[in-house]
Amino acid sequence: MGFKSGFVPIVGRPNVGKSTLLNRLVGEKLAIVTPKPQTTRNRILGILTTAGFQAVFVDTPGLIQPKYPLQEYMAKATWTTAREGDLILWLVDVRDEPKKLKDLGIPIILVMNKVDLLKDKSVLLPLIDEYRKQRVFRELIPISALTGDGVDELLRLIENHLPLGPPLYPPDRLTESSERFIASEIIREKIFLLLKQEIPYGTAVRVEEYKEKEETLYIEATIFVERRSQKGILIGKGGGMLKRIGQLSRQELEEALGKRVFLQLWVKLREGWRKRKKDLRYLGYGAI
Ligand SMILES: Nc1nc2c(ncn2[C@@H]2O[C@H](COP(=O)(O)OP(=O)(O)OP(=O)(O)O)[C@@H](O)[C@H]2O)c(=O)[nH]1
Ligand SMILES: [Mg+2]
Repeated sequence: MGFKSGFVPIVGRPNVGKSTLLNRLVGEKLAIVTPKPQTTRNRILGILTTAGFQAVFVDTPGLIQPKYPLQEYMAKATWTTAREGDLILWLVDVRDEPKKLKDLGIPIILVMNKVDLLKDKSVLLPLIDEYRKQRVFRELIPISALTGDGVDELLRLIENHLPLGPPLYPPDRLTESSERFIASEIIREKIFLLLKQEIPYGTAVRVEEYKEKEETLYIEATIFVERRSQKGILIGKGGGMLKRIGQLSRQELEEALGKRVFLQLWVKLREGWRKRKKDLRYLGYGAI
């Protein structure tokens, strides 16, 4: 049989585990993961190349009804990606009520995630039946992106449904994300993990400097907030919060890159950036 390849978008509601699955499928942390919905804001590629196929997985922002321009960008990123897919992984939380999905004219695998959280596994079969009645899925499979349960089987299904074709990227390529982007995302992840409620949603991170000098990586980044009151919360008492964000980010960057990292963080106000097209472009949420 010939080589297979294709784009495989991972699509679904916020928080169902799309980014966790992307990282699991390629075996590297390429996308940030937090317990908060709407963590992912951009499309993120994760490329898996084996002897028989190359799957270009694309993590996407969770599907929502957009209410302001940043969310419009996120929704556009998801739908544009989904429409360009050769095979879609439609991810749901196995505990959620089944919703009807319209036929997109592209083969879809229904991936029922978080089975590890099911106390009573006997609910699985009737649930699979209910989804199957929709007649839009080529395959249906329960998995746990967190523990890896079912993921090998999912990869077999993916290989079966990929079209024949040559590799789309060099075989050693993992992603299209730049190191700068990954650094800004790691900082954003710490903000999502450390700050409560609405604060993370009003922040964006921009890497201003990224240069290597004598084995040390110098990174300067700005955390933008959209309201004056958020600046103090991000900096924290005696600068404690910003310090914590910096420490955790630096630790992870050093482990991921295997070099010493010097990280300088700034907090700046950019009033209402989530609603302004020009600001969105400046912060990396512009062209798709
Ligand atoms: N127990 C369990 N938790 C999971 C599983 N997959 C993901 N999670 C958790 O669910 C939360 C959301 O995971 P993400 O991967 O960020 O979800 P997402 O779909 O990318 O979310 P958005 O980017 O916000 O749309 C995190 O706390 C994950 O650790 C799973 O299989 N089992
Ligand atoms: Mg995500």
